[in-house]
Amino acid sequence: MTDNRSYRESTTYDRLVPKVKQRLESLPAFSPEEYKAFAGRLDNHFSQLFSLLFDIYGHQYDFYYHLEELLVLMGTAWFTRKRALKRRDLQRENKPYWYQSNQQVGAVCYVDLFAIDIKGIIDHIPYFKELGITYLHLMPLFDCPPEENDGGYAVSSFRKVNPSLGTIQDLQQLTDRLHEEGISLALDLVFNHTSNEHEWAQKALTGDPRFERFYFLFDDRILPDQYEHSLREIFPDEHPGAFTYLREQKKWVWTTFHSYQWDLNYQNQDVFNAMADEMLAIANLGADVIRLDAVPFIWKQMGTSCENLPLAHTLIRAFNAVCRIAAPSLLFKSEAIVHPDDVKSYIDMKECQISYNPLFMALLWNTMATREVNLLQAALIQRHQLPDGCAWVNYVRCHDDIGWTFADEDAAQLGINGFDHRRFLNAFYTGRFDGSFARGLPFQENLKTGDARISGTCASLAGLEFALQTNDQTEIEFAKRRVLLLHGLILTLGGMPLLYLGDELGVINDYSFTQDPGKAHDSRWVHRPQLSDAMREKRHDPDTIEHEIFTGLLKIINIRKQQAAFSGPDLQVIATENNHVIGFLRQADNQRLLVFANFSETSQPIAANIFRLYGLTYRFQNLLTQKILTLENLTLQPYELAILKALDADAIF
Ligand code: OTU
Repeated sequence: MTDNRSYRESTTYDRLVPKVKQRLESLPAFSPEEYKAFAGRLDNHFSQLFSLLFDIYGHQYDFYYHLEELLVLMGTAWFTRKRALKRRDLQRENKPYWYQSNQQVGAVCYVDLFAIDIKGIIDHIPYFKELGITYLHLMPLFDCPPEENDGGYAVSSFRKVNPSLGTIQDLQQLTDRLHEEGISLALDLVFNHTSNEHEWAQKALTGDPRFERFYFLFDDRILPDQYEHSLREIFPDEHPGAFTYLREQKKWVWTTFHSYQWDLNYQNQDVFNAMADEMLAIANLGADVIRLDAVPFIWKQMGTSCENLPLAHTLIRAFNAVCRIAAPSLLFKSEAIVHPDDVKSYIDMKECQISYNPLFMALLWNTMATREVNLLQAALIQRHQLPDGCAWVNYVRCHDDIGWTFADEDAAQLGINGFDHRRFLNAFYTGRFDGSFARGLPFQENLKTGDARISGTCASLAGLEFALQTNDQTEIEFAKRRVLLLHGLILTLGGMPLLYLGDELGVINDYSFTQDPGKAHDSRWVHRPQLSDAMREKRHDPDTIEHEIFTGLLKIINIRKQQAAFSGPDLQVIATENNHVIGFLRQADNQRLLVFANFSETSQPIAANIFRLYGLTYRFQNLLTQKILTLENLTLQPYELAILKALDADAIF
């Protein structure tokens, strides 16, 4: 046992562990050897877990009772964890930063929209392999209400797969197959809320006091009104404020998102334990990464915005400590689409090891609209670095809307008014701005605040839809280049690139959602089209746009995988002094790579003296065109992405 424990911790440890051991011994799956492994890790991480939980729940009379229950459920989960997963735990212990490797390429899809069901996903493993995918995030696939379910983000049971997608056995088979093929699996833990059809919610509805305490239920508007003074509206189209009235029960329930998504009350330690149990069950299905949905909202406190509160972090850290003991290789991916300071606050080896990079994503689209790299460059210089061991998940599009989450203070430094600029971006991406190439839809337009976000597929936002409609060949060419440029940057920036499947084919918006009453009010469905083998087959036909985008993307993926310098997080921005061109340097031991991207529809030169400043005076090979060049006269074509490799023979490192 570690000696630097506080008196409180060590007495708790000494009293609890034998009791927990005794309870675990009665389990059919108990084995002394497995217990030893568990107890060893418990010993190592108890201090962390205890102090975090004590900070949240230590003042409650039943703290020690719940702590004991938690340890028992963690031990139980460990005993039921499959041997193959325990082997994976060991492998990852020896290679903990696997997600930073240039060999990694991530992709995300909905099971049904990509391949109908889980068996279909298994059948498409060769497609993932063809694209070089090594990390697959499957959108929520657990049981959910049949009609409206927020694309699965309203979970009715974490133990049952949505029957239209398959069974738990199918999911297990898929996980095994993916692991055999070197593909890690990411699944969501939708832990801020459950659906109103979840057993916990159903029991709360019938007045079961234990489960009423799982949620925030109020008899009148007194407290909801007080809370709403300082709350932001998240889905204002759906319901104003943050609460929903339950007619039959005559109660108000906290619903940050849709009315059928009930926020869980983590002030109740019972909820922490219940969710820890669900999390470990998902880990034991073989998930390598858990995407923690909507992290900013999980802790509420009167008089605050109830977003990004300190105890939200404490909670996630406590969940992380649970993993270190009972599912050691499991990683957390944070999903916080908020101010960049807040996004970063979740990223830490003891909290979320990886995180979506919404700032980079939003600024990619910002730069496409303005053709100016100023904000993007500033963000890469000031906001890109992460704590050791952590990594960004870089993406161009995902299933959600695009929110303009750059920091107003960063914009102000460049003389940009954040509010006005967001209005411009919304006008641009909804095609309302004169001369815009983009065809997106507004999402959650808030007439009170003037705020809005944007829906649309990568290709439609990049101009392909409009160009096809007008049959403008130059614009079609530009749109393809924009798609590849955006993806080229997420593939070379470092961290884990994440492709939103469909984008590899340049799929455009699908407006059929407007015909479905369960979806019509949520414009995000415009960029969630049904994909098919027929669509994917087109990648083999050289006359198609699908082919050009797919092969163009594959080329960049292969370059990424061949160049060790694309591993790891380090990146140096090259200030190109040309406001249309972003540039950065990636290096590994004896390798230097330069990446440039021209965000304008005209050719852009970069002055030779820039490179002299950085000491980059040798010859380079453009890995996309194979041409050898010096940087004396570098000119980038419209929307060109250039990946330049310093020639070893010339370069003195
Ligand atoms: C997430 O997104 C999911 O990605 C969405 O698909 C869900 O609808 C939602 O949670 C509820 O489960 O507001 O517009 O800062 O911005 O969690 C998307 C985080 C969202 C939130 C984010 C949320």
